[in-house]
Amino acid sequence: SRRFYRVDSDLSVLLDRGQSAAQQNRWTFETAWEVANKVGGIYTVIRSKAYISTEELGEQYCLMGPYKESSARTEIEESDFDQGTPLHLAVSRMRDQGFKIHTGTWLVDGNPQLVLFDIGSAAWKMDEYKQELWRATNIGVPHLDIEANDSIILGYQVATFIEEFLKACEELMFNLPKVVAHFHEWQAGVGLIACRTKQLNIATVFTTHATLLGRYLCAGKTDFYNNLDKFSVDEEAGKRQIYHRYCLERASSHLAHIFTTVSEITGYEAEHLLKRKPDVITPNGLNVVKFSALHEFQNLHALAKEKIHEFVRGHFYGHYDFDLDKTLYFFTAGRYEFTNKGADIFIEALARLNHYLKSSHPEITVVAFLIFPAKTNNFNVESLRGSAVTKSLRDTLNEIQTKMGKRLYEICLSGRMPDESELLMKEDKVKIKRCLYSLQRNGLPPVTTHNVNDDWNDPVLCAIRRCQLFNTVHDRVKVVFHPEFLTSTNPLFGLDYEEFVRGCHLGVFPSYYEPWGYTPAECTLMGIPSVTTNLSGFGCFMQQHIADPMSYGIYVIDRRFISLEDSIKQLSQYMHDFCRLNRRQRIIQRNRTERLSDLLDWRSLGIYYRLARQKALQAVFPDIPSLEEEDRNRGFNYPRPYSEPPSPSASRHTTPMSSRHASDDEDEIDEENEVSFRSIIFAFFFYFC
Ligand code: G6P
Ligand code: 1S3
Repeated sequence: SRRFYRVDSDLSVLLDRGQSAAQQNRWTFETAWEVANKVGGIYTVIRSKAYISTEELGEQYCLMGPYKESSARTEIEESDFDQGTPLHLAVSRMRDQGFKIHTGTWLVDGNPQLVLFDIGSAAWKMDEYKQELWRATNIGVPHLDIEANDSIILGYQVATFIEEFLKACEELMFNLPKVVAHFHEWQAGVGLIACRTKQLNIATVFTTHATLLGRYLCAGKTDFYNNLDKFSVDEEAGKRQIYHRYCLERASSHLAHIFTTVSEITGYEAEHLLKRKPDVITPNGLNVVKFSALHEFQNLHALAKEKIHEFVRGHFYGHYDFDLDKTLYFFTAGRYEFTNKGADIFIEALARLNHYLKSSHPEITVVAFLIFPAKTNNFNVESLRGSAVTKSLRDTLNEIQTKMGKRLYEICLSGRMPDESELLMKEDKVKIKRCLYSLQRNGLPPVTTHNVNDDWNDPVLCAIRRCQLFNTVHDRVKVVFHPEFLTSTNPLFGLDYEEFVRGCHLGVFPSYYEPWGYTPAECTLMGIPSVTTNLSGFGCFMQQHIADPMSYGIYVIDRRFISLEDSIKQLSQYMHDFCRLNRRQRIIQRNRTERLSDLLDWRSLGIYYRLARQKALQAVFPDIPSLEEEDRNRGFNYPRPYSEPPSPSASRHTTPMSSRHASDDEDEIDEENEVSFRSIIFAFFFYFC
């Protein structure tokens, strides 16, 4: 398998805000449907990468996409390009042709330049564009597929813009710019097809983040990975009425000078479904912002966990007989694709964990949250009631406490000792009794916070019913299905997704189809351990770079080479192992997990994008210098943590090694911190050498 590159030791050479790009007259245009337009994962890729792209390419870098008014209002700052620049001239020429184009900068780290095309303003050209596409490629797009129609308009607008840009450069600078145009996913792919069929003298890169057919096939009951080489791709696409989209995707990948996928596993999928092997793997990174004090993220965990505790007190009122200090919060989240995202095996494994804990560790409780946006008609009464009655109890007690304090103060000032009857007055007792009465409930705490539409057929609720995870007092695993993404205005939790993740103990993402998987990557940045799989791009990447991912809090489930039953067993076993860690061990593990964030930083991973662009440019402009050979051959690897016993160890090495005197006392983590420091140095040694 491929080795990944080490980060360039002297980033300042690359990150010169476009000086070297300007010297070489090198321009980069990156196009995606999700530029300043949040739909899914590609938005996160482009947005988080913006900083490193502008640091490297400065004003020679420009993002292109559709103009979506609702997001544009909050995400972009409109302004015109400087007069006399080729970008300004190209925009003016397009506007002269009657197209509406919005330019400016994206209000994200790096503030990249934007050219956004108003799709509606070019709709009158759609038939002409379709005809041109048909003439050049024989791909016909049905009139009723609005998404595909919009992609065609965007694609031809982008190609026309680049054509105008080339002409403008010729007019203004009299020398040929070296342009690389990078397109993401089939929806932007039409732009690449149009540039190539117009025979523009530019280099092109196409990146796919998931294949159309892969997503469809996996969502069914197909044994996808064992049959990848056997699918009749045209027939399968035809059956699903996506043949024209599939053709656009396949044509984009074949016409590109350089084709990339976000992971090895998606590369393998593309090789069979799109019939082209990727030239470069471009893993997804994040914009890592480090706290100045290392322990800050641990403090944030404790603060956010307290907010989750408050939700749990409300949700489980009347059945709140478990110790929050011995309660662990697990969660899964993402696009609501029940089997693709592994929610099916998560629920099954939770049922087994429930059984294990009942028989071996009944003092521990796990609350598992499932966060998938589904159709609902608002919060259910029971959940709202839970948060209301606990709030009322808290307010009543606060009021009693304040009054009692004042009373005691006055009595003591008068020089006498208060007697017991003066502590809690009769009316206070009545108030408390009233609260206690309202805290009684007949039914069980609900498994969902909302009224889910068609709940009898909802896949999560069906699985919860089948596994009988009903939140009874005897259950050691409680479940809460929250069918809506979290925002800070959420009346039940009052925290946004990032804060929620920080407050949890373990993210569980046992996906079956996951080209990359940002959810576990985000957990890693926040120092929260997570479960991933060897079918997810993230999981494979971690396995490739870390000697023993488990000891860093990255649990990789095998969903590829063992049966479904064995994968479920493995997941329940990992979760059970995690439950057996004491607080000290969890703190150590979080420190280790957080240490991996450098690996996921665009400052390290941006190099693959650079490599892809460079290779594409070299195909068209042979005088472009190549990346140094040694850069290419050097890999980087994270060793096993210094404090980890060498395998085989006395027990499975899924956990940080427990000290002989391990207790729930945090004072004992000093020793590990010292060891951690040594292991950081060790890691860096490996990293750079
Ligand atoms: C962080 C905080 C500690 C807290 C601990 C709880 O490390 O800095 O003050 O005790 O989290 O960890 P736990 O895994 O039990 O949530
Ligand atoms: C895709 O979004 P998804 O959640 O539909 O692209 C993401 C960005 O590359 C990737 O992280 C994810 O695995 C894909 O599935």
